[in-house]
Amino acid sequence: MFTLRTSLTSPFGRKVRIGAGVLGVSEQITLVHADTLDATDTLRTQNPLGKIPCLLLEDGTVIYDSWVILEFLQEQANSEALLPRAGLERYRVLTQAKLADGIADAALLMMYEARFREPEQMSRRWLDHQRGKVERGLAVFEANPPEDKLDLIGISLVCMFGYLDWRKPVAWRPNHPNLVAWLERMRALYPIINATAVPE
Ligand SMILES: N[C@@H](CCC(=O)N[C@@H](CS)C(=O)NCC(=O)O)C(=O)O
Repeated sequence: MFTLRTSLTSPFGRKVRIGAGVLGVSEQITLVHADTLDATDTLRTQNPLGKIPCLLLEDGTVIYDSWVILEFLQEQANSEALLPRAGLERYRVLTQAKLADGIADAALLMMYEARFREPEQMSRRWLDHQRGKVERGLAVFEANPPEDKLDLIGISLVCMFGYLDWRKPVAWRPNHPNLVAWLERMRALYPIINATAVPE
């Protein structure tokens, strides 16, 4: 059994929740809420970076970063459903998934600018810098939409779009019709996407 420290709104925690579902290991994972802003939360002793998601094993081992956790769960499940074990395809999937995660990272930094700074301290230049990453990344996926597949690329994209729709750091839907259509098809194909959405 594993314990997953996360919140139900974290796009990176959602990656792990969806990945566990795809791999068929969800029942082995107990979710324990973590608050990244609470200095007394044990999260900071489990992951010195104070970031979620963070996976606790029964023997005391701690695994963090959604990426590392998903690799671990895939190995436990003896599967290649998320990511091929070797070969050029592995690196194609890794690179595309990193791009999706990088968009989510940039969107998060845009939101943190507002969360951690007073309005008069906010840097327009920093926000534009992060927005550029989001827009360039989305343009790449819009030009070449991914397969209708819940592998590491699909999972990372679904969670990134979920975050953009929830926090709205940019209005991505009007200019990305291919991606909007892709997300709709994925929602219809994979019930776990709606089941792990940010609670209303
Ligand atoms: N690369 C990390 C990113 C994790 C991350 O940024 N998580 C956010 C929540 S969505 C967090 O914990 N933020 C708190 C902080 O940065 O202090 C992963 O994939 O797990």
